[in-house]
Amino acid sequence: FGSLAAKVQRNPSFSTLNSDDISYFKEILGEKGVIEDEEWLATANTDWMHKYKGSSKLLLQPRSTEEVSQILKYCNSRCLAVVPQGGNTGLVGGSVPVFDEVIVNMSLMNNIISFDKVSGILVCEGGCILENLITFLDNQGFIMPLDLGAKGSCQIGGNVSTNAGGLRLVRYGSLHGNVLGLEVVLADGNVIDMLGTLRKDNTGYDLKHLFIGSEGSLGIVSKKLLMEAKRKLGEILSAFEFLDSKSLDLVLNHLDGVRNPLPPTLHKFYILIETTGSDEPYDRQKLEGFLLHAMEAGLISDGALAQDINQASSFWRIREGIPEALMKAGAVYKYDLSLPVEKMYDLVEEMRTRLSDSANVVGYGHLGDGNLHLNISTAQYDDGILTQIEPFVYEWTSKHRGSISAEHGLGLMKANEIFYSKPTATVSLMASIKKMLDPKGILNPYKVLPHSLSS
Ligand code: FAD
Ligand code: 2HG
Ligand code: ZN
Repeated sequence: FGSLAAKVQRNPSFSTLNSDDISYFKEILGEKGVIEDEEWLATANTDWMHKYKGSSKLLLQPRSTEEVSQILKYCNSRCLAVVPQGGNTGLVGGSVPVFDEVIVNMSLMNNIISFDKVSGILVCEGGCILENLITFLDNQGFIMPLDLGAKGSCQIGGNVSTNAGGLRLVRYGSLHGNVLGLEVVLADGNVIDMLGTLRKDNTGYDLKHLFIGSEGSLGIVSKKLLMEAKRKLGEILSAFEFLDSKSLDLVLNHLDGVRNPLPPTLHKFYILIETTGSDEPYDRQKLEGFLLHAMEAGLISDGALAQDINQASSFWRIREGIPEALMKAGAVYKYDLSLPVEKMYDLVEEMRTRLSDSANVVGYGHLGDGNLHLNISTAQYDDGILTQIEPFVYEWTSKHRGSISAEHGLGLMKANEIFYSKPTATVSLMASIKKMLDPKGILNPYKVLPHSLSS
């Protein structure tokens, strides 16, 4: 064994295990979750290459986030060092103890919690074996955006903690892009819920990125994580935008030279789809096939296909011109929300009912991302109207586990509203990080973090 222990001194401030510790762990995990068996420990103390070897006397197997939290809370208070362990396939000696650290093994937390075929979002526990996730998704017609040679043993929590690259990165990008949310237990046992079934969420620091690739040094990836699976046939889709008829009217009425490419029948919604592939005739054929299929299935009632780049940009002008048309129409209250797609337009309609004739309420946005741009256009700004809109719009979003900022950020406008989308513990952590990096708070004060925490 090429143990590195010889080169490292054990930190004397760490405690050593005693019988009270073992009794406590048995109390919270039951006998089965507390492993002192020598053979088992020999395996868990040794890495995949048989290069690193520790001498831990205890392996714990939590079955829930709550148990992980209790373990860490206790270890933190007793100053007992811990090594989180997934499939133990890591190649840098990170997953085994160096000395007598307690091994927290995640194998029993291996449940797939949910999979949403519309959004492609998978929620699962940190101990799920990668290959099981790959097979599960394959059976549903989806692709896991991560694959690697160790798939039969490595766990998704380990993959996230190492920010594993693997074989599909060139096509699907890194886990920083594919992991939409995480639940993590911090060293002191606090559970940080950074979950949310949203593709877009710009409410402050994206703390999950701190944990992706943190190699178990900042927290244990626990109960769930969200992974964006890719549709097998979606490879050429590059934009999936929508606008309602009121958005189209605004553009046609306020912008010069914009023409409706469809006959002027009133449709409630319009979708703008763009594909970008590497094989023109194949891509066109695919899009035409899609259009035909969608019309036959009654999903759409009419459609137009841009014949050249000029036509394509005139279609885009309609969608991209909406904010400009709104500016020209008068005052505008803007809300940039991530919401479950099937609920998204209910908010627009409820808002119309609330405001009746006092405002023009329009809905448009990035449907493919679950991102609604709710814009409320009025003749001039009016506090009476604002109180009709807020906090209703934020409460509604929060109730549906949406984000109050999908892509525009919080700025000054929503700094105090962050709690509608982020739990208090997460916001406090953000404030601590801000304090650490900018102790005097001189950078862009009053923005992003709630005023109560940023002074
Ligand atoms: P472990 O080895 O158990 O742990 C790795 C690190 O993550 C440790 O620091 C550990 O403390 C921490 N950790 C584990 N689980 C958690 C958790 N739930 N919460 C917090 N921290 C945790 N890597 C690549 O990037 N690309 C490859 O293509 C690739 N191919 C491989 C092929 C083979 C045959 C092998 C053996 C390894 C390969 N690896 C590759 C390396 C390894 O498989 C990855 O790093 C993998 O992501 C580790 O997952 P694991 O569950 O085995 O984690
Ligand atoms: C867009 O998608 C922009 O057009 C602006 O994000 C949205 O103004 C808006 O609300
Ligand atoms: Zn937008």
